[in-house]
Amino acid sequence: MTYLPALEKTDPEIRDLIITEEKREFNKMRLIPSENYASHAVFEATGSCLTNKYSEGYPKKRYYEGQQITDLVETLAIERAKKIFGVDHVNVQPYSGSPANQAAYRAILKPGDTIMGLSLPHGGHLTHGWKVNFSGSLYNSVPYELNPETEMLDFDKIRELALECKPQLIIAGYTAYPRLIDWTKFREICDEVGAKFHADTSHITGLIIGGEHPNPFPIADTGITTTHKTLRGPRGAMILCKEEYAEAVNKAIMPGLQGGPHNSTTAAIAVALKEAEAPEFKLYAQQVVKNAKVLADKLLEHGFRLVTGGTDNHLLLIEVFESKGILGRDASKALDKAGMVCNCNMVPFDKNTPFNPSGIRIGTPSMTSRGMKEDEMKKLGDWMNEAIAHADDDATLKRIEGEVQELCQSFPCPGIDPSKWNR
Ligand code: DSN
Repeated sequence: MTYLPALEKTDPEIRDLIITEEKREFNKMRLIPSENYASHAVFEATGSCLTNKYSEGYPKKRYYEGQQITDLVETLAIERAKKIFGVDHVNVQPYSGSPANQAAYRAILKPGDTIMGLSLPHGGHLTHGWKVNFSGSLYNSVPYELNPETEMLDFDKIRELALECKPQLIIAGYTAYPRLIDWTKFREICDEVGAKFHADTSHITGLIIGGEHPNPFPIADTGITTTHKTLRGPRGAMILCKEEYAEAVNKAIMPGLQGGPHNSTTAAIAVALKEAEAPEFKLYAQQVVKNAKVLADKLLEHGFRLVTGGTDNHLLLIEVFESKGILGRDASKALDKAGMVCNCNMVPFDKNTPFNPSGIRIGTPSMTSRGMKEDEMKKLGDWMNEAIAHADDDATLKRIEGEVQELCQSFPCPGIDPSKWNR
């Protein structure tokens, strides 16, 4: 039978683009730490008739009729998340991470309140108080920074800043921080200065569920996670919080910020949570971290400078400007040509610009989902080194691309079946 038969009939152009993207995802090593491969089961839920239904409100309190099934779907997703994280309340309706943070802040802050999040160039997120984002204009943002020597969280400095600016909220959880986060230290500082504590675990949720990173719940007051990163679910998000903020969180999402939830996404979140409860997922999370450490060692051997000197989690932040004499963007472009897809990234105290920074960011979640282990990470480190050393040499990059593609043929991608492409 033809692959994607309805699309072949209705919109062959989009069908071709989807198949071409499947080939790109299959034939390259995907190293962007926030990306992953969702399973066929997640895709089936995402592509289901649940997308047809409007269901403003919450289970048993909806505005439209016909919620017999959507109530059950949403309740399943909520209950699975509550159990996994050991948290009082979960809202599974946010469309993605940024609206989830927006709603969580709206639930517990007033405009003009002071917030402290990690500065974006140090590994924070736009929605953690960066000046051009709503979070930096609606609230009085006083960002904290990493220690210039260790490039790690500096709890003495964070405490000093908090005592000085008396924030209503402190935010922890990052997009480019390769080390474990000590949530209890944040809780202590929040308690000392009378701030609420918000944890954004988007990058590390899969590691938390798999037991490879401490869980900030229930010690955090509120928190969010996207569902498509190490969790391997659909593109979406959840807000998690203590019971006392449950009503405010629900109201902040609907009617505060959103209309009808995307029920197909909710179903796929439930599926991803079920997959993450299986024993294999623990092994997956362990291997993600093992792979990152082996890759880190290989890159150190090749003379790369790793921010903080290494990694405890799924990601590596690599300073290439001083250690290899190449800007991050030129390095990421050369790697892409050679079949290894990453992103350029600021490093702490970067002297270069956000669009042309000094570093690249690499993660192991996607490659580990394909079953790659230590041996493949060592090969990857060698290829990265060679590609960056020959960034202007298209023939070398092409040769490496071929070698990467050959390796990828032996490691299946969840959710992608190459045998269907020629049907
Ligand atoms: N875009 C995500 C990342 O790559 O880390 C954060 O939202």
